[in-house]
Amino acid sequence: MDVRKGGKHRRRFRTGSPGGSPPGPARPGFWRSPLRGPWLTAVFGLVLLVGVPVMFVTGLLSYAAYNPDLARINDQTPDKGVLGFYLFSWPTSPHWIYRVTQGLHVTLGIVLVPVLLAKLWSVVPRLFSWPPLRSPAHALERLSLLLLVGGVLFQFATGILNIQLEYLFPGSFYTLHFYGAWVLMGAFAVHVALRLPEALRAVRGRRAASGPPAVGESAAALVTPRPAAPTMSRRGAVALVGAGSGTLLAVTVGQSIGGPFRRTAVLAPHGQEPGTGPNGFQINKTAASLGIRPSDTGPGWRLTVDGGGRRVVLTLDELRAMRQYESALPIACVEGWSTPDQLWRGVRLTDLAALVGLAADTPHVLVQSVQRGGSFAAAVLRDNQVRDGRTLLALRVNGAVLSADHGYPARTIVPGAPGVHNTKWVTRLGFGELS
Ligand code: HEM
Ligand SMILES: Nc1nc2c(c(=O)[nH]1)N[C@H]1C(S)=C(S)[C@@H](COP(=O)(O)O)O[C@H]1N2
Ligand SMILES: [Mo]
Repeated sequence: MDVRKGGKHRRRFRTGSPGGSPPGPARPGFWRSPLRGPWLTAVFGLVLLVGVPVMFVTGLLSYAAYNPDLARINDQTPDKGVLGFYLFSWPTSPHWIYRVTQGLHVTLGIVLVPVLLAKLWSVVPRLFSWPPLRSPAHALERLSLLLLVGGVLFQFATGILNIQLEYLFPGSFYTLHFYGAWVLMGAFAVHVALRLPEALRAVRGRRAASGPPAVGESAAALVTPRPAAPTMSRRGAVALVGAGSGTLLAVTVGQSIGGPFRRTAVLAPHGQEPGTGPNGFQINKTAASLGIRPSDTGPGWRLTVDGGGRRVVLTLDELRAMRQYESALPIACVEGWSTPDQLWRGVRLTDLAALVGLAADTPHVLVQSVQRGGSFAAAVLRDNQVRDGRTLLALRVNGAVLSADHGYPARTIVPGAPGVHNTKWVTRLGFGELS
């Protein structure tokens, strides 16, 4: 191990342990599993080499899907500065795009947990390498490891707490998770640049029939000098981790497929039974939980349409008398669950814009709910979303009037958009408005 090489520095890094030998877990031979070694670490590392960038890209897509560059109320992470360079107009096709990108982000995030823990377990002796700081270069490498390990634990902890609806952390989830992602990816890039050649040699060397695997000094240091008797093989350990991931996949993915498969998602926080009948699909927040009173959505309810300096106010009967369209679209929540396509029926936003004289080139629209306060009471839809013929102010779903919890009397439904932009209990549309 490093002890002898570091010997001349030992006096400088005083530890207080008797005789100057490294303390507890930093002692050579403290970690005794014979499974640890370059091959095991490389196998888990290569899985994360693919998985972590997929998490990063799908996470950034999740952010882009809000159209945060359009309006301040769409932006859960203000002051992103240059870190918003990749933002683009979120498309409306394919209509299931957000189901896939966000379902992948959350499902993969859960499935990678055993791999991540196994990877950390496999390198834990290195976290105690002794002496802790040998040179400025070594100090820099240790700092990148701190950001890497801390960053990945932070991303997984905040993400998983978020989808379990446990907002324990201080501050906004979005801001923490967004900046955490950039810090992590910086450290990840440094780590991959330093370690990839070694990891590839370790897996190849193992496959080669003859000759010892050519591994670097730090990878060789993973091997314990004092091996305990093995309780399983290395391949057994990989299989165990794979089985753990497979089990998590089996009990999670149902929430992204939805419909009857929802029942298999035993870890899903919203429960497995969304009810029956036309409105029997997942509800995010009920009307009661948000303080929507029956009087807000009763006979006194009106839809106000503003735009181009004009205002039109409609009753529910007047909306029902307009031309109705159907579109089959899912609800795909940012927290990873989705429903299969539901058949919505209602009025096109372009037809409502035409009522105030905005027939051609319909602009973006501010959609407001009767809901007082709360983060999802309003959203701004971009012009490409407004102009898509499948975007509706829906009055019905699957042949029935919307239930109170699904947004009675009217909600927007937008192809490809995150669930949070499908505003429920809509009462006002402001064409050309941003706030
Ligand atoms: C390598 C680890 C991860 C990276 C790099 C990452 C990255 C990101 C990024 C950049 C965003 C967009 C943040 C924003 O909208 O401001 C995001 C969103 C999200 N992430 Fe992650 N993430 C990771 C792990 C996880 C895990 C393990 C989970 C849960 C299983 C998770 C759940 C979420 C959720 C629910 C959102 C949606 C937030 C929203 O837009 O409303 N993430 N992620
Ligand atoms: N007014 C209002 N609309 C809202 C929300 C809300 O909290 N208030 N939640 C949003 C979120 S996060 C999602 S995922 C969808 C869920 O729609 P559903 O409950 O009909 O499935 O509604 C969206 N519309
Ligand atoms: Mo959502």
